[in-house]
Amino acid sequence: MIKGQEQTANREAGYMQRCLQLAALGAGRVAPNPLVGAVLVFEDRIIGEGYHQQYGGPHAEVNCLQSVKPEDRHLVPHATLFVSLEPCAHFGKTPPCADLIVREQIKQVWIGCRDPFPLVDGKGIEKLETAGVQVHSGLLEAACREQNRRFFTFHEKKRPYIILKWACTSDGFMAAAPGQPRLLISNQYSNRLVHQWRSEEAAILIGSGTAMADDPQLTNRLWPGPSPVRVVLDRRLRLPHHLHVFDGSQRTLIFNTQKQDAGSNVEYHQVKEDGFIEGVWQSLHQLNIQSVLVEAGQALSQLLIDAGCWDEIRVIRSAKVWAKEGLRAPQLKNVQPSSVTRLDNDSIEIYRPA
Ligand code: AOF
Ligand code: ZN
Repeated sequence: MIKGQEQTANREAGYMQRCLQLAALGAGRVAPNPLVGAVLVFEDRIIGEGYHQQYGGPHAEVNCLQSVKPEDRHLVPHATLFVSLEPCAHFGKTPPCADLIVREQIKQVWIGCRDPFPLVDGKGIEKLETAGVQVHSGLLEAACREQNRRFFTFHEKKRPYIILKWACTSDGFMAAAPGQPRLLISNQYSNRLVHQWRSEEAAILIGSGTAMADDPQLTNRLWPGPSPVRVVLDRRLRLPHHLHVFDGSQRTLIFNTQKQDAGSNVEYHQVKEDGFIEGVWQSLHQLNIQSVLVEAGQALSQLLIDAGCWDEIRVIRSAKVWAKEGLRAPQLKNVQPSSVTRLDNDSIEIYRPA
């Protein structure tokens, strides 16, 4: 690339970076919609900015155009629009953004990434190009996809984004041996972080073993924000109903092979024995659950790891040493953490697939 071109490319990347910053402001309020930011630029000056602020509310492009000051309005047809996701082409809760762009006579649009949502999926770009708009796609694509990784995984893989989480001692134990007092591993800061994680995902999932052994509530109590939908895998419906997950305090889905009954806050979802886990992911996709935090025991977590069925793993590694009988944490092979941060005497390791 020659020098002048390089400077232009950096400038354009800068505007897309700004779109990403704006989009992030919608976190926690737009799901299951994606985070989207938009910037309108005339001769290297930002004349409008906007983002998708609220589920069901106006899209980023609409808010961006609305923010243009009256004295800059006449510049709109000569300005360049940057948007972190392909403008939509469908009538959803709002009319198509691609039509708005055409109506405003904007002639250049830079897009971060294509929208995998079946009603859009390239149709927004097509609409723009058919109307003579010059479209450049894929600017900072990796960063744009990363910001909406749950949304992309959900639509492209037709399953939720799967995050495995566990805590272990420095000598690799995640629980005391059965019958012994409960082993408390993570510190109070990590416990709060875990509740934040719970508030950020659509659902939280455990197997019947964890439900029996720990009787967890699986709610978010230590962080502002909602609690996730509870998902329990109980193939043979063996779990007793005095457990917290049956208390009706939160929508709870019991996946099993025997009965279907979605009449109350505790819903039963029947899935075939053959390919049970795949069936669970399929059902969660149909139920529009975009992400799942798996706080399961060793067996289920290891099964998902061995099947390569995860998008992110978060390990809280304590400095504590157990040095007694216990249940070993799942084994990760051939992956290095992509980040490690410390919270007092706990290390938070984040892993992503190679
Ligand atoms: C855009 N700009 O800011 C967003 C888009 O039900 P609706 O009308 O809100 O449409 C939701 C879909 O629109 C969502 O699944 C995604 O495909 C797209 N989101 N599109 O042009 C935006 N948030
Ligand atoms: Zn739109």
